[in-house]
Amino acid sequence: MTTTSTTPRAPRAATAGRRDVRGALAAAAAGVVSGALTLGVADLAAGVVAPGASPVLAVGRAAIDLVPGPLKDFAVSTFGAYDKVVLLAGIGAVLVAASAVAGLLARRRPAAGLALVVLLGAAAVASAVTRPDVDPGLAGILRAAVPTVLGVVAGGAALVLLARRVRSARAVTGGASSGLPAELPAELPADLPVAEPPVADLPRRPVLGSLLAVGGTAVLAGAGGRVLAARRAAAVRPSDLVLPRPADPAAALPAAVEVDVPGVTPFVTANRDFYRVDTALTVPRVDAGTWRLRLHGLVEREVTLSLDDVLAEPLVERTMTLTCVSNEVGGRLAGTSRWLGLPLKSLLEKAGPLPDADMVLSTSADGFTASTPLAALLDGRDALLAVGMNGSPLPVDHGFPARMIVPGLYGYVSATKWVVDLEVTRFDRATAYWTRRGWAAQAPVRTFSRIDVPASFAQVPAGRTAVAGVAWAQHRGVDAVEVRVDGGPWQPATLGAVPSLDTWRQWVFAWDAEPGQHTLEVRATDATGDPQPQTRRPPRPDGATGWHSVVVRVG
Ligand SMILES: Nc1nc2c(c(=O)[nH]1)N[C@H]1C(S)=C(S)[C@@H](COP(=O)(O)O)O[C@H]1N2
Ligand SMILES: [Mo]
Repeated sequence: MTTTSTTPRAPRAATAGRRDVRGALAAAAAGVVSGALTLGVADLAAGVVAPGASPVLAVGRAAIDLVPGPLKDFAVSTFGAYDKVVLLAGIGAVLVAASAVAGLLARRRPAAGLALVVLLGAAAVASAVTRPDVDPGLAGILRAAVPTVLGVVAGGAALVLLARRVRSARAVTGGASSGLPAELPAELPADLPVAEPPVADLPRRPVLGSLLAVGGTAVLAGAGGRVLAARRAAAVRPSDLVLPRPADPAAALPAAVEVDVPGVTPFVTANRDFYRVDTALTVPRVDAGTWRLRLHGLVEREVTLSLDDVLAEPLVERTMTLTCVSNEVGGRLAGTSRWLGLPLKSLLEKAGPLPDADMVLSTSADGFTASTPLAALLDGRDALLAVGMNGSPLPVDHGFPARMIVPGLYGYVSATKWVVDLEVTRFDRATAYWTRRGWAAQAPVRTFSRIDVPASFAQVPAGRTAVAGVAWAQHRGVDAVEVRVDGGPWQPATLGAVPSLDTWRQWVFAWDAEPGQHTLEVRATDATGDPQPQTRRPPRPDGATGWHSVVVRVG
């Protein structure tokens, strides 16, 4: 008690420092569990009033629509089908960090922590109320906003209360150890183990308990929201639907569509293997029972059809290849399916397009739009309002209950999934989703060819080897595929059979492989006589060009 010089300063400072770190951790944890409560309560409320209003999904959807096109292209090409998982993980990381910051702020100034929570909540509300699928009018806006507002009220209250707990716990600890615990002699031997002053443990328990209680409530609320949202999910689902037989079935596929080379892309793509590209963070679950398709705009009369109306019409079935404009040279964003549907021509004729119309703007249940030239829908090609895919109802991922398929056009200008609205209009009056983001308003499919086997960098035995792949130029048709080795002369490949001009085509080339490293290149020529251009161009704005090549080692 006489001098301070004998007091072991360093260990005491370490104790104080540790206490401070522990306090900060508790404050950050308070922020994180309060943030979780905000989301949990919002999801619970969204489960009751409007599943789409869940704040994380609303922010995610807004992010998808707001991120600049090139970044989105990067995300699709880097993460592929996982781009949305990566986006959600990113939003989650930002939310955890922001909540922790709110907790740290609230430790010293509750109002500051609360302000951050309210600010984040306001951003989520803004995202939720501006989604294109929000019903117009005050009721729709309220339904979109209320879940997040309730979440913020709950989470904000939890933050303030927990911050008070954390502060009072510190005060208790701090009071006792501003010196050292009373029972201990003030003059300590320098080597006393001071790791854990026992009294500091006491106030941790109520804080920890409160944190766990709030976190547990958050999890329960979130789970409750999930259950409620699932309950509200579509009444009539794909498995409930029985498709009628086509009035006009697809021609049986000749056996020769397959060139029979192991590793070559199958001619028909199984539904579960069909590529998926869309802007939907969670796929729209449309109730086929209440689904309606509205045809309007520059028409003689508006028409609205239910799914039963569509299924009562004479349906046609066609095998057709769908491709994505984002497909790179050598890419795999393409698939071939047997589509069952109502010809869009007969649908449009019910409404009677007016002579000055030149485009149909199709809109999906989640607000995506595509602009399709009216001519492509009326010129007699097999443009369909599709309801079936390879003999089954459309899978939810691929547009249940109905989507468009227009042979010869990239998906983003023609293949609207979960389609609910067709507006007959003009290209100079309306602009579709991707066109607003820098892609072409009109986009016929470019001629493409790909080497499937041998794979790039494969080791190939010397001797006769099959080089094989697929080529496409939908609605024009592929007339020739050629292969060259190490920049030598182009040599013709043998083409598989096709049922129409609207599918891809397998090809095979018998190569006498000699030992060493070789580069194989492929190019296709469409039926108009245009060879596939060599110039490498990126997908934006209207489809990639360039020859696909692979390098292999022989021997
Ligand atoms: N509703 C909706 N439909 C959409 C899209 C979308 O983002 N939303 N993407 C289009 C694009 S870019 C392509 S390539 C095709 C892909 O269809 P798939 O996912 O069935 O392969 O769907 C088209 N239809
Ligand atoms: Mo696409």
